Amino acid sequence: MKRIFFITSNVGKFKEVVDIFKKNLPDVILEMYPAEKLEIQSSELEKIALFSARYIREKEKIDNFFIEDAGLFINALKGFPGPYSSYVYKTIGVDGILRLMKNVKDRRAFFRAVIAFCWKGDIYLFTGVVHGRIAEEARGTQGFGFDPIFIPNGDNRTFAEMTIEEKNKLSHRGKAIRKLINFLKLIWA
Ligand code: ITT
Repeated sequence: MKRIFFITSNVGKFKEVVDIFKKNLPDVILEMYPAEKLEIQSSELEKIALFSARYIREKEKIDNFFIEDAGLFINALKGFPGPYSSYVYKTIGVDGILRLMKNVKDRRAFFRAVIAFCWKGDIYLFTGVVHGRIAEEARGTQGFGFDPIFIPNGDNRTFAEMTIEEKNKLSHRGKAIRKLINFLKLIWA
């Protein structure tokens, strides 16, 4: 039985990732490990993820884990909140973003996720992106964070109106995690 840690304090993220792991790598035990994730300030998710991964490896003395950094990038706001999504969600929240987007015609936005996977002394990065638009009002009760206001391209529902399975098929996280899983299948074959 292989064991791997997902360092996160976000239960919503963990549930989504577990769902994909269970379907694709049923023999792997995935454990939620809420260690402190010291984050540097940077405009690049890759840099933030790499720094956090190195910090955790050093501090926790573990070498079989991954972390994931994600953000919502809104075109009309020049990419805001991007890497600051977690802080912006906790402060102005979904309503604050809707207020900033009031009467804004260009509603294009994307979510991006970067996974840093630490394994036997090396760190591997996997990314995923989903393009869509910011809804006019919050809709739906599933998911977490900005899900109630994000409508992925090709759909009319927000992520919060989808099941975990439906969101995972389209989402930034789903795409990045499937890349990680393909890699795990290769190195563990
Ligand atoms: P950990 O760092 O502990 O994993 P976090 O919530 O702080 O949890 P991030 O630093 O990656 O995670 O912050 C990303 C924020 O962006 C997150 O708090 C949400 O508000 C938002 N976000 C990221 N992915 C999202 C998704 O799939 N759906 C909705 N909002 C999302």
